[in-house]
Amino acid sequence: METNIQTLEPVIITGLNTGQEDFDYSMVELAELAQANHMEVIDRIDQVIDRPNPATYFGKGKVEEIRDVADANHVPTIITNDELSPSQLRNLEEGTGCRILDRTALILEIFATRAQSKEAKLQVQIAELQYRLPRLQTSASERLDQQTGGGSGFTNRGAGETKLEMDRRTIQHQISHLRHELAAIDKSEQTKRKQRAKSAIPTAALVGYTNAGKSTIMNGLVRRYGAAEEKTVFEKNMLFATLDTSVRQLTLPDQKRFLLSDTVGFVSKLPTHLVESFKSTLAEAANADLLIQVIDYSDPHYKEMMETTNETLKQIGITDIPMINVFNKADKTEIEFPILEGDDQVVISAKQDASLDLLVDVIKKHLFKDYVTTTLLIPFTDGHVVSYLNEHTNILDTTYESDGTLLTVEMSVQDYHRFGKYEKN
Ligand SMILES: Nc1nc2c(ncn2[C@@H]2O[C@H](COP(=O)(O)OP(=O)(O)OP(=O)(O)O)[C@@H](O)[C@H]2O)c(=O)[nH]1
Ligand SMILES: [Mg+2]
Repeated sequence: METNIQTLEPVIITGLNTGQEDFDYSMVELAELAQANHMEVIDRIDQVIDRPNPATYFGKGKVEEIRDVADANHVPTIITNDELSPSQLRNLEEGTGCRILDRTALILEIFATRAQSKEAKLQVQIAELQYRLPRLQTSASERLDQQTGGGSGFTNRGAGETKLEMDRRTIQHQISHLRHELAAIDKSEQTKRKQRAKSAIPTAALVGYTNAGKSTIMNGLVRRYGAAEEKTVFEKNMLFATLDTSVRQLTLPDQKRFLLSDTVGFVSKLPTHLVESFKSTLAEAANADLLIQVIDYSDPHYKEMMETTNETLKQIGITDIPMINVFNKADKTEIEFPILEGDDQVVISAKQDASLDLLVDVIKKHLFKDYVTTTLLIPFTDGHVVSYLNEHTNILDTTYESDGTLLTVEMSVQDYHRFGKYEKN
């Protein structure tokens, strides 16, 4: 008996090759997205063509070919590499007799199954409804007023309204309702962010392509430098393992502290609505002092992935935050690691301690570049200041003089302003 084998839905992936450079790569990725959605790709059909057919996306002959292959293999669902217009979607569905799932809908399905937190769920729901809104079927030319009769005065607005118009209105209501709910959550997140900003602890955000190793790096650093109560995050070899932002505080051996956030991964042609709805999740990155772009160096398409990441960041409006590049998974390549290139690139493996140390060095150089080193003489009567400095700054040297404790200290500009009065010239 094969009862415990999970059945995967068979699908055919299809793509229009209009001469775009990254066509093959995006088709390989489409297959991975399908697998991430518990589907089994049993065939791939491409068409080389100048531009999509406005009515059916593919040319007529190709539509028939797809129908025949789907028929012969009992495939219920066809996946297209691009987002289709509402009429293309409908016509292609009619022409092939299959359910058509375009790239956008596929990504939305994956996000919907992965979303865990209330915030992520709301964001995905909003994006789904926005996708559905222009695609509602015009099936009902029937007038609702025929069914509702002369009816009550309150619903009079519906008189003469088609079912389609009513469906649209319902969805619009749902969207604005969900947006309200999301706004309430955002507000409390904003408050938390403000509190963190006030604490003047610098922040860095891990960004990059899905499956690059962001969460693995986060966990490696949390295990080494996080307080005991700082929990690790979910990491897994699958697309879109992370949909929520997590923030963790790290304290380095020299008492330098910073906040590190792990964010949702990107993929090429990420649906615009989805990017829009995830803006609030990505606010953590937008407010960071440093972006750490994580790249899967073992993937032959890593350059395209970097481009997609940079494009997506631009799309969200994150443009002028300093960024370091982390070429990760070097252990899966022949390339030597850990290696520092210039002052803003490292080649590492997230699973190696020496790599994480090198990464921390680079992060430090960026986050703490305006730290000052000075000598302070703290009178014995101000013992609390010494305890503060012990906990929050990097004390390089301590000697006891007759009039107090003499400390050579490396510290933030804020602390320097606070304790500058003790400076010994
Ligand atoms: N060999 C090797 N595997 C790695 C390395 N870093 C991460 N991985 C693996 O890559 C897979 C994805 O890692 P994650 O950390 O979940 O990736 P992510 O960037 O957080 O992905 P999303 O959350 O989907 O955006 C996991 O199976 C990790 O164990 C590395 O340096 N070397
Ligand atoms: Mg992750």
